[in-house]
Amino acid sequence: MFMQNEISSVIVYERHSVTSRRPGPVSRGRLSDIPSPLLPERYYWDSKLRIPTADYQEVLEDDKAALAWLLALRRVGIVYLKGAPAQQGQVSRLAKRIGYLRLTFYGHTWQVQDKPMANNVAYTSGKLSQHTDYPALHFAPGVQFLHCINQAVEGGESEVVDGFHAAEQLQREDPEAFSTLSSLHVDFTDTGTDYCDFMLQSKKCIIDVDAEGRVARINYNNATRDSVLDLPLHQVQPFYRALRSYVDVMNRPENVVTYRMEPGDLVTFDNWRLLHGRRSYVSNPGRLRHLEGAYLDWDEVMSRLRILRRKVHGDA
Ligand SMILES: O=C(O)CCC(=O)C(=O)O
Ligand SMILES: [Fe+2]
Repeated sequence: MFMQNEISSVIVYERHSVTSRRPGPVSRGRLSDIPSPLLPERYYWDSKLRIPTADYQEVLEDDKAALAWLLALRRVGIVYLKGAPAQQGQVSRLAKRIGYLRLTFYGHTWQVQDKPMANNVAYTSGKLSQHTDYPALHFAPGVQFLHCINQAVEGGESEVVDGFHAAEQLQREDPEAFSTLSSLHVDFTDTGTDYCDFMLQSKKCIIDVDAEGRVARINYNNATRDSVLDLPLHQVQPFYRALRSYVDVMNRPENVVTYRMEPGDLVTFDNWRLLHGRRSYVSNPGRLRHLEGAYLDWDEVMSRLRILRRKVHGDA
């Protein structure tokens, strides 16, 4: 079928542009070859990635298509869906295909538009530098959906980076910076009113590593990094130096994938792994750029992935 083939062919034929953490039979196989109950291996990628793409309607209607989507989301960290109606409500429909979405202070879903008295930089026409969403929450949303309802006439392109790949590069090239960013806790803050009023504070490492020392989550949004840096004096300069070093790696042109969303396109990505940004755009009040967004968590996504795998392949 068009969609699965397209997803699996990206994964099979794009091996030259992605680097698997543990190359082996799984990384060379088709999606259907992934041994159960192992999690799909993660592929690290760079600017040469061709983003796996699927058909929105097929993902809603066909279990094999939905399974291929979620496997690629887990493995590559980003999947593009095409052919959604260019009207609000599609991110909620897609979230129901999995289970339910994650409510935050920005609402069940949120409208990314150039708004008067914006309570978030995303709600302006300005550039958004590479970030993960919501590090001001100690448990940041795992998955993000963005659906394009209207695109700007000029500007507004999207940019994504594999934050795990960039962190691995940092660890290799500047181990001191990696160790600083994975051990020092910095403050994030977000205050305002949207779904209701909020005043969030969190302390996070920019790079979270798991018990084995592997990169597990990126927490970085300079727009919500607190102006108070609650660190002992001797750690202030090492922290800024380390952050500069990671930001320089993530912004290397060879790490950045750029794409332009058109009405009806919907991008789904791993918000614990990818950094994303937006180029500034020319705001046209008569035809506002408009994206609708929603969050989910990985537990719900992986739950649906397991159920679909059992349905499609008859195993757990
Ligand atoms: O406007 C965009 O393309 C992205 C918006 C964004 O990153 C956000 O709302 O967090
Ligand atoms: Fe964002």
